[in-house]
Amino acid sequence: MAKSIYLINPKEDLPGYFSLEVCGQGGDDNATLFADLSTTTLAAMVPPDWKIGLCDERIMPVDLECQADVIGITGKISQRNRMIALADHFRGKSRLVAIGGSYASLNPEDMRPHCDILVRGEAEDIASDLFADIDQGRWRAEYAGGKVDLSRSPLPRWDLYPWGRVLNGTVQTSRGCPFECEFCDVIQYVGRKQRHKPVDRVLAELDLLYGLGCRGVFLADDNFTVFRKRTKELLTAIRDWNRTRRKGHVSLSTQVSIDAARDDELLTLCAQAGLRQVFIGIETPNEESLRETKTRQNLHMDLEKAVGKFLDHGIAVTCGIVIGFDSDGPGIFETQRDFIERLPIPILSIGALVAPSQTPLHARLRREGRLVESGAQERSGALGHEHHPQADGPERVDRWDPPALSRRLRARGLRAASDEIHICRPQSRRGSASSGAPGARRRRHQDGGRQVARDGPGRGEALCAARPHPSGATPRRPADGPVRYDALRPDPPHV
Ligand code: B12
Ligand code: SF4
Repeated sequence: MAKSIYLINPKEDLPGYFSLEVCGQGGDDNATLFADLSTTTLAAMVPPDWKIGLCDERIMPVDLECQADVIGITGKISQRNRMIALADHFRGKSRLVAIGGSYASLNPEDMRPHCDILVRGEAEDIASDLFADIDQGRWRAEYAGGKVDLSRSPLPRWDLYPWGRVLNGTVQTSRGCPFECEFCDVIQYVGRKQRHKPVDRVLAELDLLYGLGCRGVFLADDNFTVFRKRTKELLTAIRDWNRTRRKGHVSLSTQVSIDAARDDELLTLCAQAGLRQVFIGIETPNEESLRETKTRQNLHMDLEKAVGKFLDHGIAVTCGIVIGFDSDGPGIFETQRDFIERLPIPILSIGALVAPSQTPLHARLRREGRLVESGAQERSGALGHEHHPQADGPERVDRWDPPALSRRLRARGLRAASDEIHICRPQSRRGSASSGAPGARRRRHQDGGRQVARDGPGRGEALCAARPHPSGATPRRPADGPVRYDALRPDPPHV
């Protein structure tokens, strides 16, 4: 008999900005900023005769009674505890549990006790063996994937995705990044040699999402602009594709490095293609810290002017700021505050430096005997910290202790929103990110008497969540109760 699999993207361990659980706190249902690409991509590798159920727990409850033959769990570091809880639950019910994704790949020893099958790395080249082995009841405890040719990555099964409360569809055009920031594990996960999906494949994925009603798409790349020649070629194709859409244009967002600001042609093409928002790891204005951590691409640049260049092209910027490098002295809070005040953007996320286990930073701190086994790594991106800052002492440690750091940031006018901290101010001195973005819209809502600004995906019409599913199916919402595995539609043919 054909097998069945239930693929789960667990919710984050802490209420997250990305999963918009902050909305839930105001009484709304949770929503997610970006549709999950991991479960939908894996679903496309499942043999055609298998039954597939798919759950994005950020927007719908997991069916804890699911009777599928295999439970597949994915997740990032921020979902670690929930991955384990779900895996243990389903193993307790004698389900075969497979775990994969970035956290399991980078921390296999942590996940191994919780699953029957551990899948490390990219699945495209090993999926057929994995599923054939399960079919025949002779699966191995571990499978390891290599760095795949992205032309072989299948079109994601967006037809299975619960589109109810999602702001943006997701397309990955490349994997890998040539830079070597010391605190980052992208290289260990997907490599330093960036691999690219063929242009026509990217357009096919955009077509698919467009057909499902998406008018906002997140390009899930590590560094979208770093190979400028290739990016320009892709942007030209996306621009031409976008211009010919008859039912509204698509707004794009992605992650880039600040060096893109050096290339006006690149930024012009970004804007023409529909790129409305980018996330940039600015990290710190402290050049010593940038050098120390090998974030060389941020050096020798006027960071404020560089950010301004994106805005000049109508591209909103969200920045990541990090505090806690060895070269950061006690004055870093004031330095960062002054820098942030000068930046012409309304939203930043601020985090304490953490050292996930596979990063060069982790290796260095271990060598130096400075790791604190506090478990804070599990909260990467939250205000976790897991090492003793240099020139340590009790007082100094207290300054960097997560609650203490949070208090200090708050005291300086920075406000915590869920597990990250977002700067909320109505208008920057040099104009807001959205003011330069044609059609860009900033939604505001009152939160405890303070005004909170959030960048929208670009245009009002870009909300997938607001649209009925083109198939006429009712979006599955948490309010509908758990989606039962056996209630899922039979699989349509692979798209
Ligand atoms: C896009 C992205 C995001 C998007 C997510 C959009 C979304 N749809 O959810 C955003 C910007 C929101 C984001 C946020 C965060 N991210 Co992020 N993100 C990425 C990025 C660039 C691509 C992820 C992706 O969509 N890949 C496409 C899918 C198809 O690939 P995949 O998940 O790698 O899965 C493959 C295999 O692992 C396997 N597989 C996956 N799951 C399973 C399960 C089973 C059972 C099997 C068999 C196989 C399998 O099959 C897939 C195909 O090969 C990666 C870097 C990268 N290149 O992978 C970082 C990355 C995953 N993110 C990371 C981090 C740290 C975060 C944050 C915690 C950052 C923060 N400080 O807040 C948050 C967490 C948010 C959350 N909800 O959990 C880290 C994770 C490191 C770790 N140890 O887990 C990565 C690796 C980058 C990095 N080093 O910083 N991220
Ligand atoms: S630029 Fe971004 S993806 Fe590349 S190494 Fe640095 S932090 Fe990682």
